[in-house]
Amino acid sequence: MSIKVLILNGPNLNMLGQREPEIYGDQTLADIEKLCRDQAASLEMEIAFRQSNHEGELVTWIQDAVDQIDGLVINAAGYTHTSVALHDALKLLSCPVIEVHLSDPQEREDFRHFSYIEPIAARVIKGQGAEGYAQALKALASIAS
Ligand code: CA2
Repeated sequence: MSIKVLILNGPNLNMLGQREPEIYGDQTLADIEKLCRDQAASLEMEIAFRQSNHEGELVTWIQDAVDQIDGLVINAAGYTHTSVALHDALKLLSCPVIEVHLSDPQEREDFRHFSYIEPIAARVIKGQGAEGYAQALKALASIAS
């Protein structure tokens, strides 16, 4: 049976490739989705890949995933540093959660140093660019199987 993984992307990540390539790289979110689909195929994983600019929509998707998935990958973007609501929603899941960031928030402004996701995460992958998403899927394959 294949592992089911939900990949969630937070606000502004739909703008990737259009601004700040020196920080986030030049790949678009569609490129990252393709990279994830290729990696998932080689790991025999079933993935859903979503992005929202709305905190409540992300919360609802996490709630809907309870008991439906084997792993979650989340780049909560700006909500990483602000969202108690996402922290609370992620606590509903019994499957492993991997936190991903394209850049390394620890090496940037002070307000990016705290993460509400990290206490829930089995692993945090940061500063690896788009490749971090593929690493997250590989990590889930070894944890969740
Ligand atoms: O490095 C990451 O992946 C971040 O999660 C990206 C977030 C940032 O708030 C986090 O601290 C670290 C920002 C995503 C914004 O993406 C943009 C893409 C293109 C143009 C402008 C913003």
